Amino acid sequence: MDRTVRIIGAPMDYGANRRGVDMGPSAIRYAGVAAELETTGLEVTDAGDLQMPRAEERDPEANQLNRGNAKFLREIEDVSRRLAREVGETIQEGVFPLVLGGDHSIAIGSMNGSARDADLGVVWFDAHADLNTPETSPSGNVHGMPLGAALGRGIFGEMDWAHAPRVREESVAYVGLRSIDDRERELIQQSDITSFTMSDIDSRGITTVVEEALDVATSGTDGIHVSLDLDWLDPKTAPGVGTPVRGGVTYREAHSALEAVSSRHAETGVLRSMDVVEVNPILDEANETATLAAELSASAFGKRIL
Ligand code: HAR
Ligand code: MN
Ligand code: MN
Ligand code: MN
Repeated sequence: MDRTVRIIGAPMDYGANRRGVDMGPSAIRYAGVAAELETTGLEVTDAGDLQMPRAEERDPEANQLNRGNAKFLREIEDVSRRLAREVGETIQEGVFPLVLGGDHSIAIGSMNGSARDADLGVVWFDAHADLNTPETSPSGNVHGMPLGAALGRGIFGEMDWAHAPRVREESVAYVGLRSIDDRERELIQQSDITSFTMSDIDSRGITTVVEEALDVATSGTDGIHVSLDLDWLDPKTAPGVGTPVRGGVTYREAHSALEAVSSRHAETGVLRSMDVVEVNPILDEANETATLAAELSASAFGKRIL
């Protein structure tokens, strides 16, 4: 598990509000993610991209649930099922899956695969809470729902392939929230999820906050999933994202956060899976955000910037 990483591309944009994130895996590869990871002494393999039809060829409203709103549900279910299988098999082989998105709905598949044989803790680096369900979503975009799905509140219930994923609220920690829908705020308050907002980072510092988030996710679990949404960073640093929100973390805060993940993994081997999502090359400046995604992936695996 420690020394080999398998890159899995998930060029999915069914869950996003605009096109372009389907090019994320290519852009992150082009930015040199494999070479970055290899500098840490890891062996890196690449499983290529999951195949999926283009959104234009599909009807977003086909196969709606008889409740709420979730666009492209059938397509997302199909990709999630295949991705979950690939992530689960990769872990079983003793290899570490690094899933490149794609929009954040890919985390439905990666968390389900990772939580198949294990109680899974989750650290969610994001401006957004992604805790909506088809009932609470203001947009119908499934990239705002993956944590809702993992916690069994959302669309997983409709997916007969998805066993109840072994993710509990008390093992989930947000880091860097700053854009939460009203209904999500209520859900968070009623839940046992731990939430560190940007204000918490302002007042307590990134290192303390990430250590506490790791404590939450590792306590009573068999391992953790790290989900890195590039809109977690400030848009000045990471402009190539579909839903930028001002006031995000800096380049240095982002690196120290992922370095803390790698240190914890070096001590206790807790990391099971990771996804890197929402890079939109159409909106990017000279592949800057994809480059950041590649560098931050390497930081999570032990690369140190001074
Ligand atoms: N909360 C909003 C919604 O559900 C915005 C969703 C999120 N956008 C993301 N996810 N990039 O992190 O529509
Ligand atoms: Mn997200
Ligand atoms: Mn986000
Ligand atoms: Mn509970």
